[in-house]
Amino acid sequence: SPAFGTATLSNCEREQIHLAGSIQPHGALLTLCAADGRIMQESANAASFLKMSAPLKGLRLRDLGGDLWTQIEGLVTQPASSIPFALRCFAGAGGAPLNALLHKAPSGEWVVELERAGPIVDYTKAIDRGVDTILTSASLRGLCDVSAAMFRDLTGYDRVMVYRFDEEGHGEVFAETRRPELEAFLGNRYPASDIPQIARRLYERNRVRLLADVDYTPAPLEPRLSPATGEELDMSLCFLRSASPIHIQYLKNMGVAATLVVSLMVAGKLWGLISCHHYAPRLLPFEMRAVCELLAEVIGTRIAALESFAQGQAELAVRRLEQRMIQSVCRDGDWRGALFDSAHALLLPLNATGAALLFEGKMRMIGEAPGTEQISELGRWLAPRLADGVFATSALAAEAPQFAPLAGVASGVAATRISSEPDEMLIWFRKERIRTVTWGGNPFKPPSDSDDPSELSPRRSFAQWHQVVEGTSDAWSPADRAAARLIGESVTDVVMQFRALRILIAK
Ligand code: BLA
Repeated sequence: SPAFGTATLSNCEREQIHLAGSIQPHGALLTLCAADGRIMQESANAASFLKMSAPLKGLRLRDLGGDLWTQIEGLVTQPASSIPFALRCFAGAGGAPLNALLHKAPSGEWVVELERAGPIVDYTKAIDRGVDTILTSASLRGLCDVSAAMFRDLTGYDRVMVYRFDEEGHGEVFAETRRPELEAFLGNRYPASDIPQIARRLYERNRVRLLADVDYTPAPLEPRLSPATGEELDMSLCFLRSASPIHIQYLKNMGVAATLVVSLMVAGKLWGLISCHHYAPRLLPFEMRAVCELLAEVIGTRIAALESFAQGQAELAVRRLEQRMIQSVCRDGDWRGALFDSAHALLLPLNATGAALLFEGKMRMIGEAPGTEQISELGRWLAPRLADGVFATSALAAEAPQFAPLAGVASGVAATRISSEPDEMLIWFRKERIRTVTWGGNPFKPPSDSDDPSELSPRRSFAQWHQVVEGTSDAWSPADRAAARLIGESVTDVVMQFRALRILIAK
């Protein structure tokens, strides 16, 4: 894997970003030997940050003066459970209050990160109001809109986006607030490759990342390797960690000077990011970052609740559909009316754009669907694939090139059997997800295919997203598949009763 800072666009997926070996210089980092509490490594700016003479190596924290050591002594000598730990303290000769963040690296040494403390602010009201706003949001859309606004109010960044990942890790700017003169990114989509897997795993653990100034000069760790282990310091949990140069180039190309990015976790998974951009350097103190982390946690919880509510609604809709099919059978001797008298009933539970029913050699369609010939051919192709109930793909043409011409209406299909006859089925369609976006001229360079990070830009990303997703639909979620299965089972039951009834009547 490429070492930190050596990745190119073709191998950046594996860049070892947690082994950055350097920090952003708005703070200072020290590592302490777990056995004797002496300083083993220091960021090159640490002595000047503390207005002391270099090197600090070999000193103990108490030698730095102030109350830093007395405050953390207990933690270092008797490891407590409240790690990572943050405190407000004095240290060094500067005389200004500092925030110290302490955590234990996987290799055993203690890591102390220092930053200048802000004024003491009471965030209780902001938190109360924020939590209230989040918990009273009734839809995902509404929640994400108010969350973006809330983060912009709180943090003062020029642009705040709620960036949402789909099933395959591609991203969409799902909500946005920005200074009015800035170009809108709302609705733009970017390929999964813009945020490597390694970074995503890291963001699940370290939920808030601040990049104070893209033009910073990194302060290297000295010595770079730990004298205790001979290893690079794992900086996964360091808030001062240098960001990947590729990502920094990306931001520079879009004219962004500083970012704050907070993970949105839903059910233990990285659901999305709240991404804040500023067009001048910007720094937020620890307490404010902690408030952002807390609110993001609450937002994640609310998203989970709204998603499970939406799934419950879909299940309810299927149950209603089942009832209406039974009523239809009793009323008109046919159950199909219930499926087709409104697009709502059949399409909504799966968020499909069209659907078709193949039953007793006949076909009925609703919404946007291919022609009858094409559906027949599709039905023959699907039949052997429905053995375990449901089949779904968001890239039909990739699996069966003969269906490429259907991409406009059926880039994605989901299907389920509805009887013991293999050729009797319900098929749902989703159209291609490409949307057209008009980009402004500057500061976005036109897309190119070169391997040079200076070419990176959201516009190139978008072009790439286009290539990646051409001929595909939005992915079918587990909830979509569950709904298809449920509808398939309901219809199967109804069809069985219907056939039994017909036999009865025929007698
Ligand atoms: C990280 N890339 C990121 C992050 C975002 C993006 C949001 C997370 C940054 C963080 O949490 O601090 C992508 N940012 C975007 C996009 C927009 C945006 C799409 O504002 C659109 C508006 N990046 C690439 C390519 C590579 C790459 C092609 O575009 C590699 C080949 C790498 N992106 C990359 C790396 C990181 C990253 C290595 C990790 C940065 C770090 O945490 O050190």
